[in-house]
Amino acid sequence: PEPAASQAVPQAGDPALVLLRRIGVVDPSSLDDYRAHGGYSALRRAFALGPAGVIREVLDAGLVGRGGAAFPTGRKWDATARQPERTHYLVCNADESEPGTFKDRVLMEGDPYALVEAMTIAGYAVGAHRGFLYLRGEYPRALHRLEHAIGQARARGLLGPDVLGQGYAFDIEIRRGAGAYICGEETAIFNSIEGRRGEPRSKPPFPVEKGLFDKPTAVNNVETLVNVLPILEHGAAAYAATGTGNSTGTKLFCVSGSVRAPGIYELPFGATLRELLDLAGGAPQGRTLRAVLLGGAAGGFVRPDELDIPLTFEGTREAGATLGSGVILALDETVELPRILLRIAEFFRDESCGQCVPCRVGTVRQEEALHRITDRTGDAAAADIALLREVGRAMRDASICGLGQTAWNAVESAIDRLGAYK
Ligand code: L3W
Ligand code: SF4
Repeated sequence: PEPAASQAVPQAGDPALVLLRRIGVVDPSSLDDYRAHGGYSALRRAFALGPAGVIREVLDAGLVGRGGAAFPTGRKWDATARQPERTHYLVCNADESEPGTFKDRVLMEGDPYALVEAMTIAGYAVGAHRGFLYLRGEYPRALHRLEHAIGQARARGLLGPDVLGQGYAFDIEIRRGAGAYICGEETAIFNSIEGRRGEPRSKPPFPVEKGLFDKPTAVNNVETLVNVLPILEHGAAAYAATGTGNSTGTKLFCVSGSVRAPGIYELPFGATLRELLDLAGGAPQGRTLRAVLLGGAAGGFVRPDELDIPLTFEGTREAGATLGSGVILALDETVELPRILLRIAEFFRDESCGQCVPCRVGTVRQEEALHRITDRTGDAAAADIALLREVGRAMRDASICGLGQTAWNAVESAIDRLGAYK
């Protein structure tokens, strides 16, 4: 029997969908059904274009990373492909662990062949013959379906020594995480795959130069890779016609909290937060929206009077928040903000790998101060808020990786934008 079902996809079957178009429509266990729904036409086009042509299309499409940092995918692939070493690797970051994020799970469970095809295209573009799919350990259903899909693709010549008879060798190996959030950081993934402790490495050198086993490596999030299929199927110009100038295409949003219909929604970049919340049914009967957390534990809060912000990387940044990996957590008046902030602080303290002092010590001090503030008022609270700012700045400036650098974001945003602890 298959493990538990994934979260709801309320728009399933809507013809306007791009990334979710096959979810709930295609049989995820059937390669033939995947092909009947357009599967493997992108790989054929990739072989017709050649590796440089594929990279050109991805650059022209304006695709940027969907894991949170929005780095241009074409630049990453181009830099990897240009490295003179013989061995290059592709790594798919499927360690989806940002609190409130469950979009990659839906893609992997509902359309696993899409990821297999997209990884094959990415591998071809960057000159890799081995791809590693680093999968969150708590996703047994995705594991089951991806293992099946990889096996079928191999049996039908879509993976292996001669993909589609084109003389290109490529295969995919799945590696499972073991519950550590930090193993979603790209260089911690490399260490984990290599059998070392899951600790981030200092960057630079970036993975494009020195990545897995110290070889040039392209590492991309699941949703990023799946975007390559519509780019190749319809061309860069058609893809870039959706969204805004700096955020092209569509985005998967993980809507949770105080909405009538939580789940994964796909919208073109540039849609407003209000439109997305309306699509999710708005606040339940009798409840009033008080704030929305964008970008997850490392993100920031938006107030109810700011719901017209465009959901783009640049638009959310201007509003003092971040799109991150697409987390939209709606909070109503029944939610105690200090408890949410404490939970976030606890999460970072738990998940810090402990390698560098600002984060190892800072996340502990942050949690302690938040505990104290919750019980205090007046000058005593003000002193701890000043301490939080000092610790937060040290974490942001001096931590090795994104975990420590962003561990103070949500608390800072709640204090400055929502007036927390006043
Ligand atoms: C070549 C350069 N490559 C940067 C590459 C770099 C990486 C990408 C982004 O993620 C985000 C954060 C949160 N030459 C390069 C270069 N690169 N300069 O571009 O790099 P970076 O360092 O900006 O970010 P990052 O550390 O990869 C941090 C988000 O991740 N986050 C959590 C995400 C969770 C999920 C999930 O659960 N699915 O995605 C937490 O902080 O938004 O912006 O590939 O190598 N000159
Ligand atoms: Fe580890 Fe935190 Fe330092 Fe990242 S910032 S390397 S998680 S201690």
